[in-house]
Amino acid sequence: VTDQLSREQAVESFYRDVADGDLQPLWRQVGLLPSTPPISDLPFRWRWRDVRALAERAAELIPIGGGGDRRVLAYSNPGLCGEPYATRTLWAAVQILNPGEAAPAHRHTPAAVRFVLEGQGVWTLVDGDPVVMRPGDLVLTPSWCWHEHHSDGSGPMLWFDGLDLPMSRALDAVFFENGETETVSRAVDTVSASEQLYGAPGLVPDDGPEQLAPPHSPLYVYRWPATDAMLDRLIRVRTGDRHGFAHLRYADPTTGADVLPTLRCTATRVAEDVRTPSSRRSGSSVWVLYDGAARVVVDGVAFELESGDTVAVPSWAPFDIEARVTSTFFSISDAPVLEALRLARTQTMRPQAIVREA
Ligand code: GTQ
Ligand code: FE2
Repeated sequence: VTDQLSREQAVESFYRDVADGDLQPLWRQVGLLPSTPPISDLPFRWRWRDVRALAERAAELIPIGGGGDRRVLAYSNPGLCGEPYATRTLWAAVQILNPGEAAPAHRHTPAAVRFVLEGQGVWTLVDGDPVVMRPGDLVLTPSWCWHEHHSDGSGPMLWFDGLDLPMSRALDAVFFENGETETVSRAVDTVSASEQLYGAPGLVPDDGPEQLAPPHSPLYVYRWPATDAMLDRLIRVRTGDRHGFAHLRYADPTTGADVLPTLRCTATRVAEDVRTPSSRRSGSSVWVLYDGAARVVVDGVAFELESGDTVAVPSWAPFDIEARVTSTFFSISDAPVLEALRLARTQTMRPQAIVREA
């Protein structure tokens, strides 16, 4: 009995000393290596109707210089304890700029993409190259590139922002700097240098073998008319008629790689009444319904979407789309990171059952 007691005491004092030594025994950790990822971000939808109204109130009430120099409402996933993140790895937001306003120059290590939802008259300066933004365009501001947004328009412009900010934050790799803001309009330069040099399919400047390519696409903008036409051709050529669905990936024209080392951008079109296969992948994504009406199911939760609605898809959550009318989505994901680290997994499954209507 005394042997037993002294042993228990020895074990107890051992655990105290381990804790005092700032150590933790692996054998007391529960859930450290779960069989599938323990997800806390939720399948979630933000309605454009509500978001748009709040963005417009911000545009009336809050000046651009009112903090952060960007008028941005971040999609905050309710599963992430109040953090301003749409998913574990992705920042997603809506930004609004009034006519005559400028969001001043700055740069940061987190990389950003913009997908234009409404309005006209905005030009974004990316490392000095003026990119005019129109609805449906994808605009890149890669890591550490200077950027500023200016509006010469006659009404507000609203666009979707996607950033790798939560990833950069988790890696303690966020750096930021303010810059010199342009004072003359560059909206007259309607074709950016990046488009002039990299905008022709299959043709890129031959800069010689010694040229070290940047780790991002040198083309800063992907225009909607090209995306729209390509989606239609993809459906027609691949399925032989107009009743299918198509996924396209925005690519660096010099390498075919993703547009940014940390973010994949895709566009998806689903024809009326077509349902895509259910699939899931490790890593998260955010989906914006650009145009149409569709039901998406995320981990058994069904969301009926209208144009502009945005949905968070957590890691390993089964996902599919059923179009009510022909629908086009823009999406961002962290796929390039998972693939580079050899952590990517995908699985196509039977059509998932609907557990709940959101
Ligand atoms: O437009 O520069 O949504 O710096 C978040 C951070 C947008 C921007 C965001 C930013 C920006
Ligand atoms: Fe920025």
